[in-house]
Amino acid sequence: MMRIDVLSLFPEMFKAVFEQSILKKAADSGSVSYDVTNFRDYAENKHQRVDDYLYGGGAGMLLMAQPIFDAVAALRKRSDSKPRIVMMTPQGERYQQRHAENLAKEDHLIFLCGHYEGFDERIREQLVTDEISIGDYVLTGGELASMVVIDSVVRLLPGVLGNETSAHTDSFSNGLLEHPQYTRPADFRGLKVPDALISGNHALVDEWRHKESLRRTYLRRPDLLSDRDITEQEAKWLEE
Ligand code: 6GU
Repeated sequence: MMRIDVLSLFPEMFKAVFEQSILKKAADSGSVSYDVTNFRDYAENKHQRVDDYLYGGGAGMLLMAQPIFDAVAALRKRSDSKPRIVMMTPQGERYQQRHAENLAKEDHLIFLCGHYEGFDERIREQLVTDEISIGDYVLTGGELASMVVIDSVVRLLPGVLGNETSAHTDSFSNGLLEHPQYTRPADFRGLKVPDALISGNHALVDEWRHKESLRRTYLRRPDLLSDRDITEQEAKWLEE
């Protein structure tokens, strides 16, 4: 069972994701447990402030160390294993499928989500094991970003996806984009399903899918092909 803790000032946002569909099923079946903590509850000052002005001046506020240090300490006490502590910020390492595969091996993850404001650097220095950005654009907070990461990790946990193979055959697990797919009917208003797919010949189907995956990747995401060896057969397909 993987344990996922989230520290956020907006815990309600997580209901949208943890209480629906696959992520809910994963918790119901015991593959994962989620716990969202409002770190404002750990603020020691009497107005429960969690942020303060920048030393040296400048616009904006920063999340201060004390509430987050104490909230993390409380979560550690409740855990038998050494957690990865993941800070969500636009300055982090750009998130990729390989990071999801790596996080999915852990027993305990703690996500730190700031909203609008940055973090005091001592949080980063003393607590954080991983700092993640989900892409080159700016969100109002780390909450949505952490949900993206959590979704991508939980779907990889053993037993979470009904079809065990689907996590391994989808885009990125083989380094290529997914090939086009079709369902019934074979002829929709004159729009036909490719012959290879209705041939009943498994080898022909596999070859068609591989070829179309490669083609689509070449046209849409050539960057994905630059760190992958192209076989002689694949090179021929790309010339067709
Ligand atoms: Cl992790 N946080 C915020 N606030 N914006 C982002 C992000 C994270 N990743 C991309 N943009």
